[in-house]
Amino acid sequence: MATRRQLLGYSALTAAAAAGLATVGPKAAAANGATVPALVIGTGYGAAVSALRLAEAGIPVTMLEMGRLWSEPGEDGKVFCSITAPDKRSMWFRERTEAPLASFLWLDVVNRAIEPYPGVLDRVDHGDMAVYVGRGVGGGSLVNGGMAVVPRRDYFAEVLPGVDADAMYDRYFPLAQTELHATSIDPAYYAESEYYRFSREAAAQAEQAGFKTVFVPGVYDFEYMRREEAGDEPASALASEVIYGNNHGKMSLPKTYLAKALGTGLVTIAARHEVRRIEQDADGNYLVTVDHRDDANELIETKRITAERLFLGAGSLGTTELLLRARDTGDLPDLDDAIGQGWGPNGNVMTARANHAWEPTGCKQSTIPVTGIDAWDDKRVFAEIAPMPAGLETFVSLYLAITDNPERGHFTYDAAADRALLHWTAAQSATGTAKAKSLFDAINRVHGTTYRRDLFGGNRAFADDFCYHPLGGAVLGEVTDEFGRLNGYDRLYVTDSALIPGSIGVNPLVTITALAERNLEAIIAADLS
Ligand code: FAE
Repeated sequence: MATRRQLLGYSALTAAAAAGLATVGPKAAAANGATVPALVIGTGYGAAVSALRLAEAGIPVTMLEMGRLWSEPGEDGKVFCSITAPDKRSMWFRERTEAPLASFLWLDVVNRAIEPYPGVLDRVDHGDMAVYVGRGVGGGSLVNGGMAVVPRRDYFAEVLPGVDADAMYDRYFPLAQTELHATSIDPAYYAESEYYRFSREAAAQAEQAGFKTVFVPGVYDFEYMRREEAGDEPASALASEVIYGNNHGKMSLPKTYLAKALGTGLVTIAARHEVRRIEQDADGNYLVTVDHRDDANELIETKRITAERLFLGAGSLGTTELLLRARDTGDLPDLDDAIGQGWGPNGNVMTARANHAWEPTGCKQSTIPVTGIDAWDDKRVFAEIAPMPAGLETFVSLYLAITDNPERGHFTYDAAADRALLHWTAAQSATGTAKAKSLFDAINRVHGTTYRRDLFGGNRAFADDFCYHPLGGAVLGEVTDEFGRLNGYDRLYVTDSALIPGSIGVNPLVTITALAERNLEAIIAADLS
């Protein structure tokens, strides 16, 4: 149930976007030369939790986001475009879309020429690994599948041994799921909907091969989805919308945490504001240099904003880059030597199987995954059963496997390019791919099926050169204390996926949110009361 404050906040956001504004909330808090009590970089999960909890504690917050404020409809009346008809809104300053599934029947029919624009999905290329990230107010919540999965407790305790697991499982995971509006699909609807045939088929085949399948909660409003299917509401998940944004049904951050945060009246969000540099002044405050650009990427103004407390929530890549740059250019020289270490793609490997002609997966497919194959005990793989909403029968079963890949990459700062470079090799991906292969070979053996090699380019059965789940770079308890306070500096915090060392065994959004809830509670109690 949305609260009054949440409704107020969401209407402030949509009204600002409709008026073509880049800033929502008190404008002075994002003005050049402003001094603010708390500055949050980014508007994804970690950032949104930070803003809400700080504002609830009475602390005014300024949020800076490099992407757009997405609620102003385009010429077609829609805010976002679909996967099947991408336009300039799809990707971040590209001349052509770069969808994860690059081809079909080896044909280059998926990607389209587009006009460069601050579109909602970015692909950041680093040699053997490309990382997809959301850009815009709401970060990854705008483009993701919304699978809201709590990790296995034993694996969570192994990955983050310094975090009290009892507190996480008793309090912060349930809190995160409530605030994110995570719910489960009604099994009766799932069992009968034409749009989940792909999922039922893949789950049945996994079970016939002896593997366990599970329903996973999601942040899509499944009651809305039912009404979409009945034709009573505009279609979104059922109209091929997801990685380039959902126009309806998804409870993304602008409808949850960010709406609530804005509803306090203490939060300002400035979109198209990219933080470039972080320094410290003589009083120990943080001086942040920010480029405000328009949608043609022309610089409107370079601002300097001083923050008494600075929270980094720019995502694993963004936060790590800002910290590395600050350390290696000498702006914040006392940051920990281990900044940039402990990065991983959450073992992501995408693969697809070719079903027999008598096992169709359906022309109609919901874009929201709701099931997974839980083969963690024997294969160290949790595989999301993913849709392939192509609008025609493909006989494809598609999976995003999350594997237990212990390999870790690291970032270095490239001064000439002024960017962080990821060091990750194809051989490091291969460790996770072997685990995914072991699971899907077993399923193929039982069914006499094979892999699809026409989808990922280069005749490959496994796409392990991109990820959706970047994790690490500023690892909790290594470059920060156990709550995200950075070593070497006071009043400087990391709040996002950079804290998690490379792997969490399931889709990570709930863990990022719950960890931020835990950390902010401790920080507000100890540092701000
Ligand atoms: P994130 O959400 O990435 O937000 C960071 C924000 O900071 C972005 O809006 C950036 O534009 C902004 N930013 C970066 N640098 C700067 C700067 N210098 N100045 C100003 N702003 C900046 O961070 N996870 C799940 O659990 N379930 C799923 O079903 C799922 N599906 C996914 C599907 C896709 C296609 C993708 C790309 C991701 C998916 N994920 C999923 C991953 C999930 O969205 C991701 O882990 C979180 O969004 C990361 O949250 P953070 O708070 O770390």
